[in-house]
Amino acid sequence: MQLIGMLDSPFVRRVSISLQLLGIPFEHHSVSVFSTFEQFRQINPVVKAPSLVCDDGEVLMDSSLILDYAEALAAPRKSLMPAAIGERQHALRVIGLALAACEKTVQIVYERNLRPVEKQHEPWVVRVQGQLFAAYQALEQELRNKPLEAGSKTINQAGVSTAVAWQFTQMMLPEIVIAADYPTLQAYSEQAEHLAEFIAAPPL
Ligand SMILES: N[C@@H](CCC(=O)N[C@@H](CS)C(=O)NCC(=O)O)C(=O)O
Repeated sequence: MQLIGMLDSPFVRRVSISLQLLGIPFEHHSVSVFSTFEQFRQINPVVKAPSLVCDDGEVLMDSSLILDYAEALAAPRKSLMPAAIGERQHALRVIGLALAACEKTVQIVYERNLRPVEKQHEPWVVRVQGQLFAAYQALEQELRNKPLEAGSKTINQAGVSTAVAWQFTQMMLPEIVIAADYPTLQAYSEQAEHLAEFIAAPPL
């Protein structure tokens, strides 16, 4: 199977790291939704990263749906999702916050980079920044209340998504989301980024 998309996308990166942790072999093709739009369109006309070309040629998109498929492939051998309902509920809460943080970061980056300065809409940016802060404040609190595991045998999808989201926002918007204000997230990210699976999916 082939994973299509650049690793500077947190959605592509969470899939790459998760496939490795699940022990699912894949080829990675760094095709950009911007600089190589045409090439991407040949693979998936919708041009969404990540896209996953399955072994029979069918193309999946959306990181969470791709991970749902990956989980099914890896079962019952491995899983990054807790089986117990209470832990699963909590993992889904944390993953939701991490994905919202990624989405809000992307929205600010697109507003800055894709719109001409005179067309940028400040009230929209302020709204999105407020949502971004809310997501990271809640994530920081969740990690303080219930620390996430960061070992290659113990990390789960909540941990992967949280660490990937934090690294992405720190790479794109360090002047907006100040690392020192989120010490638990910063420390967790530093631990996770040392894992072989994270190192093998460099975001740059
Ligand atoms: N919810 C999607 C979000 C994916 C997403 O927005 N990817 C961006 C790259 S970071 C993309 O495809 N952008 C091009 C576009 O939306 O036109 C997921 O989890 O995969």
